[in-house]
Order: sequence, then C-alpha cells, then structure tokens
Amino acid sequence: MPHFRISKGWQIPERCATLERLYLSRRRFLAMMELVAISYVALEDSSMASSTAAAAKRNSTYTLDRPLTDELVATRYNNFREFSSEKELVWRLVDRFQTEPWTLKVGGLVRKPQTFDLEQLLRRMPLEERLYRHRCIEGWSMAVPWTGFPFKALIDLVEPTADARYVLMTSFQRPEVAEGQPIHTDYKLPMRAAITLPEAMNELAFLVTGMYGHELPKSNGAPIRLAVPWKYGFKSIKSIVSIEFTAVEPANLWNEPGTAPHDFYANVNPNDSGPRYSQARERLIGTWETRPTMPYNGYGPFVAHLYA
Ligand SMILES: Nc1nc2c(c(=O)[nH]1)N[C@H]1C(S)=C(S)[C@@H](COP(=O)(O)O)O[C@H]1N2
Ligand SMILES: [Mo]
Repeated sequence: MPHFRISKGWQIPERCATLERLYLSRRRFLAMMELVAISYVALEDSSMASSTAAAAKRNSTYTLDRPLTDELVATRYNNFREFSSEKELVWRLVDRFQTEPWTLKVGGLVRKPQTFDLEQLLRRMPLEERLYRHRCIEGWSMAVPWTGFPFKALIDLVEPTADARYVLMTSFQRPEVAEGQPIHTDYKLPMRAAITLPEAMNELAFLVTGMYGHELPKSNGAPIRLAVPWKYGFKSIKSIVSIEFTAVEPANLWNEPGTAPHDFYANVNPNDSGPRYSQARERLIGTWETRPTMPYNGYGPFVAHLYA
C-alpha cells in the first residue's frame, strides 16, 4: 500500500461535512484518520499474504467492447451503502473493516452444509481472471478484470437438494466499523441479494476475490463478492458472509418491505423506465462517453435462454 494514499485520506472534501457533523467532531475525526493511517501500515503484511486470491490466468471466453476502466476510478467510485451513500467517499471509510480471517457459511437446502474459512476455500477453487462489464441501475458502467471462481464450483461442493430453487446471499453487518450502517435507510440491513439456482449455476456467475490482478479492495467488496454482469449492479453483492439455498423466492433488495420496488430478476434492460432512472443509455465512469444500454448488458448469448 503506497504511503501517498494515506495522506490523501486527510484531504476531506466539502461534501463530507455532513457526515462529519453527524458523527464526529472535527478533532475526533482527525484522530480517527490518524489511527487509520497506522493500521494501514500494520495491515500491509497480512494483505500481501493472500495475494493468491488476486492473480490468475485470464479466461479468454469473456471479451469487452470497450477499454478497461481505470483502476483508480473503479476502486474509488463505489456503491457500498454500509459505509457511505457518497460513492467517492467509500474507499476512505473502509479501513477499520477487517476482512481476514473471513468465514463463509453455506447452507439451507444442501446435502453438505459447510462453514468455510475463506483462505482455505480459495486454495481449492479454480481461480481465473475475467473481463466483465458492470452496469449500475443508476446509469453508469465500468469494465473490470475480476479474479475469482465460478459460483458453480462452490455449489458443487455443497450439493443442493432437488427442492433448492433460489440462492440468497447475505452481506456483513458491523455497524461499529461501517459508518453508513447506523444511519442509512435505503437498504434493509444486512444487505441481501438473491438469484435463482439456474442463474447461480450459469457460467457467468462469478465469485470475485480480486481485481486488476490485485487483492479485492475493501471498497469493492473484499474479501468475496458476486459478479453477475447481466444484472444491475445491486445483485452483485459485496462482502458475503452467508449463502443459503431455498425453495421459495427470498425477500431481498429491492423487493422486500421498506425498499424501493424492482422486479426480482433485475436483468439489465434498455427499455426499463423506472421511477428514478431511464435505462436507455449508460455512462462509462472515468470518461464522458455514453453508450446505448444493451439487453442483458450484452450477455444475452450466455443467459437469454434462462428467461425464454
Ligand atoms: N454489501 C453491498 N453490496 C453491494 C452494494 C452495497 O451497497 N452493499 N451496492 C451494490 C451496487 S448498487 C453496485 S452498482 C455494486 C457496485 O460495485 P463497485 O463498487 O465494485 O463498483 O455493488 C453492489 N453490491
Ligand atoms: Mo448499483
């Protein structure tokens, strides 16, 4: 972790003022930033140890129609409401969130429910790199080299029963280190995302542990997040702590009480015109370029048959 990133944390932008006022006096805020700087140094060693989670051979099946998003843009413009609803702020607020060690509980309608130590699990999983587009329902997109393994490889370990129809993933809940968790009102916490079992078994469904050949940054959902690139970004849940196989459609973001409604599948669709956003076009972050939105975000050849 280069040290210039630490000093950047001191440059508090104007829009943090609200957050600051809500939570901390300026003095306490600065003291916290100092602690953060110290823990950065302490963390250096442990984060290098798990670099196996990050670098892997590229699978050439998945190609892009656009340049990769600049790494600094992709890692510093984040939706991660547990920390902040300000996208440019998330990466500055994640330092106290400890992601090692990490356990992933996999259960529900499976023959072999298991609680995995993530580091041990990764030694057994076939890691590869994939170039994927990512499309947020807010109308922005990025193109990222993810490292990870097919969701199916994990599903094969636990063996879903014949009754299993859906897969529910739950994110972490630690309000003491995630500043957004005590205040934010958009998501029911902990955040949950669900897809169908055939969707999870589809070759595109990818569990991500790294990006750009590096360890997955906390801002992007360390130590393990989903990438389902044909769906709006909110299905690609970050920092997953549990995966549960169910027979009935689980309540999850955005179709549970208290959240803005959206259909369960949330497949990218240029004809969507929700109350908040038109989905006709998208903006490529880090650029001023906009492009027409593609059905299934361009992944129709892989997934359209699931909905026929
Ligand atoms: N736990 C959790 N996962 C999450 C979110 C979140 O707020 N919390 N936001 C989602 C949304 S809306 C998007 S667009 C992507 C953003 O991923 P990125 O920050 O890596 O670009 O993460 C998704 N996963
Ligand atoms: Mo999103």
